[in-house]
Amino acid sequence: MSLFRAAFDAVRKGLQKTAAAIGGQLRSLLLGRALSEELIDEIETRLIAADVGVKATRELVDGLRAEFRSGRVARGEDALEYLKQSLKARWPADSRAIAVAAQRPTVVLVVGVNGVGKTTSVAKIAKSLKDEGRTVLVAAADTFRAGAVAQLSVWSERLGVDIVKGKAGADPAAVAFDAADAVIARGIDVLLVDTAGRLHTQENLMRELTKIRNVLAKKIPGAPHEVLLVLDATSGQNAVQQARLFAAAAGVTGIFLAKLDGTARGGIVVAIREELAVPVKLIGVGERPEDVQPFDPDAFIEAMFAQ
Ligand SMILES: Nc1nc2c(ncn2[C@@H]2O[C@H](COP(=O)(O)OP(=O)(O)OP(=O)(O)O)[C@@H](O)[C@H]2O)c(=O)[nH]1
Ligand SMILES: [Mg+2]
Repeated sequence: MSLFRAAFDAVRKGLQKTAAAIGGQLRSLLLGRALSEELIDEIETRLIAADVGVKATRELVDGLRAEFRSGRVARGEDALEYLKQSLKARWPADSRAIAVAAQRPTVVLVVGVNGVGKTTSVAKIAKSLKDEGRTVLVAAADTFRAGAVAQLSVWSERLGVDIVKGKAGADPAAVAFDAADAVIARGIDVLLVDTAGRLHTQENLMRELTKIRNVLAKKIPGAPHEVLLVLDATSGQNAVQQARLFAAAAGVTGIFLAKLDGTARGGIVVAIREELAVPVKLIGVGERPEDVQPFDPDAFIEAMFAQ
């Protein structure tokens, strides 16, 4: 499993529910039928229901309607193919890989609201990097929730990666400070900082995040090199709204879209693409540490339409 190349089977498996809701529905609607204005209206309804978002849906459907009226797309099969290709074309070939600093160490700060999957995602990234031969240290900077430090400690033991933790209630910026010292002293490649869940409206907690960032920046040039916002795909359009507010407040550079395996709302990735400037970089497709994939638009859309 690599953070830089998607494994199609894993993406497909993780997107089964979404595929049933989008690909499956559209196939049963379109296959073997002649395209019509009514069918195009129906496609629009289905795409919106599948969390693709109003704006992207309208663009897709307008494009399809133009193709239909000009006679270039006449069969249901062709409409399906048109939708797939237009969806894929929405992501230009920009880099979605997580940042790896030219000089060691790279610092990745993981943020987001409560329960979205931050700690699990830290474990997943740690495992992938370790499997690729990099050394990793995780910092348990969630000193707020009882059990959070223990949760990350279990992962660090299981995965065999170093950990720096503070006592419950300790200043998370102090944990980040100690962790930065440790990666420098030990010559570790990547520092992953897990943080407590917070809402963008909780000013004191957002200030705490700024303090963590500042501490990291002082210790390590360019840090944090990546600020990953973890979103819970099962929350659909709410996740988009959350991301819009959070991204501005926390200097987010990428999105880790977690829990895709548990939802039919994978179309949300299209809405995120339309509505946010921040790219989805990684996707979570299960609860195990190996259940992470880089976001690859072609693989994702193929999986969304897979049978
Ligand atoms: N199915 C599925 N479950 C996931 C995924 N990622 C995380 N989870 C589950 O979501 C739950 C919450 O995960 P955590 O990693 O503890 O979430 P968190 O954001 O760190 O939570 P707080 O620290 O309390 O804010 C756990 O039960 C995870 O196993 C995923 O990709 N798929
Ligand atoms: Mg956590």
